[in-house]
Amino acid sequence: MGVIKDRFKLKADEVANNIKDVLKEHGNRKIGEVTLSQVYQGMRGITGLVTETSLLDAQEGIRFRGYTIPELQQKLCKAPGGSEPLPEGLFYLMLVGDLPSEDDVHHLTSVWQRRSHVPNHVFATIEALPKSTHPMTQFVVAIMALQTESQFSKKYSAGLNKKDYWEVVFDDSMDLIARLPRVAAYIYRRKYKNGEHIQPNGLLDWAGNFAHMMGFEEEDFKELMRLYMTIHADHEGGNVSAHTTHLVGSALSDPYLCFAAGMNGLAGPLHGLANQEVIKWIFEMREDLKTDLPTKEQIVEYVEKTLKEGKVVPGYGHAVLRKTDPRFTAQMEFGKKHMPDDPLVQTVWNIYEAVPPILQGLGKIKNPWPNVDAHSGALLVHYGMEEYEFYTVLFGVSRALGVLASLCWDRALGFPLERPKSVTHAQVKLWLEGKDEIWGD
Ligand code: AMX
Repeated sequence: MGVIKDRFKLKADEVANNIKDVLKEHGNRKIGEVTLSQVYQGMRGITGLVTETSLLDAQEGIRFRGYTIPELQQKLCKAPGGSEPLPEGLFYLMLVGDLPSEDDVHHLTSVWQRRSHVPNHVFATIEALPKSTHPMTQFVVAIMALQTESQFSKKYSAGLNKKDYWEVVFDDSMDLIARLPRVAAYIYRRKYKNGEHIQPNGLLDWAGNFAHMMGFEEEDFKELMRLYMTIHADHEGGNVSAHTTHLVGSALSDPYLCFAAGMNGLAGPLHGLANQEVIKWIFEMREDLKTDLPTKEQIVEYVEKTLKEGKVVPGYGHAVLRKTDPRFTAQMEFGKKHMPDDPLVQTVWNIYEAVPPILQGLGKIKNPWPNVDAHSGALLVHYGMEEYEFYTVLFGVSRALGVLASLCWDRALGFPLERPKSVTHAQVKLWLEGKDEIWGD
């Protein structure tokens, strides 16, 4: 790991020095204004975070260190005979800022293989939960049980110099990423496959081995996992899972504590749980309409019914994006290549034609287009993974790559405790009446 760690530190030191200079000269420059609506409505559009790993453009979608998803599919190293990027390569890119060589990617694969040991008490902790427990709850509990392994926590208690924080956060992050597929696969096999567990295969890459441990040996499914783990990894810094991991990290909580917190956010239906909600909603629609391939007219009626019941159409809309999510498009391309005749996948495409005009017609929805979650479930069901409650765990394993690479940056740049100001509504009213100068004028 030494080489990658050294490269990361060199890059981070360069950026840290530049930040010092920039703040010395321009620290008082204003970068925007904040309106009252933004304060009350989820802080949309307020720039308040620095995240190095990726950047989201409302029209174009995500870029990881400047590279779009199709560019990553072209430029990142693949598994032998495969055509999807290895997520190890994306992690390197997010962490170091440069495209990795093939050797770098293989190095990461073997480091994560070596560090993937999960202590028995973690499995025992999972076993203590009822099997009916939601997989995301089991996942978070397992991450918390793994926290006994945190080097940061041990070294901090023993007395750690501030300038060395980054190094132990880096080590913890690598260990955690290495261990997550084992933990997630254990939860999957425990809940859905009678607890018949599958040992890791040391010859496989990180995502391929994850597929193997869950019990999916088809090469196409491994390819899907490589794509899935790549495209779900990061979506700049303000989304709930990334922001939570970063915020908790600002208290110097160790990477296990931070990541578990982020995963609790991912488990919300407006964020990562949407992928299970999408497939559940499509299954219910098919059952309701008694057909595996509803017509567009039937879909339109079903969407209208969903909206009339005061529910959201899962998989559509986004807090930042204003176009079709390129992560949706990448999955659609995968579907066209591997399973163009699958009725469930075709239904996802028919929904894509039917839903945007309806949402647009409501007048209040800022983005009527599909997000990443609108497509993922149908691809998984195609290969036999129908247990949709597990889908957010897959999302979580992938998200670890982005949020933990970011956490390494946070510590290497020495970002301080995060502590924005809050106000009461009564105070806002006084301010509006000119009786309180909370913000001045
Ligand atoms: N179906 C129905 N109504 C929707 C909608 C949808 N898909 N998306 C937004 N709306 C509604 C909102 O609920 C809100 O209604 P209100 O004014 O009555 O409260 C109104 O449209 C305006 O919302 P917005 O500004 O366009 O969206 P937002 O930034 O507040 O919320 C999001 C974004 C994703 C939470 C929202 O679009 C949504 O609930 N989508 C469905 C759930 C989903 O797919 N989540 C996954 C997002 C991606 C991810 O994180 N994994």
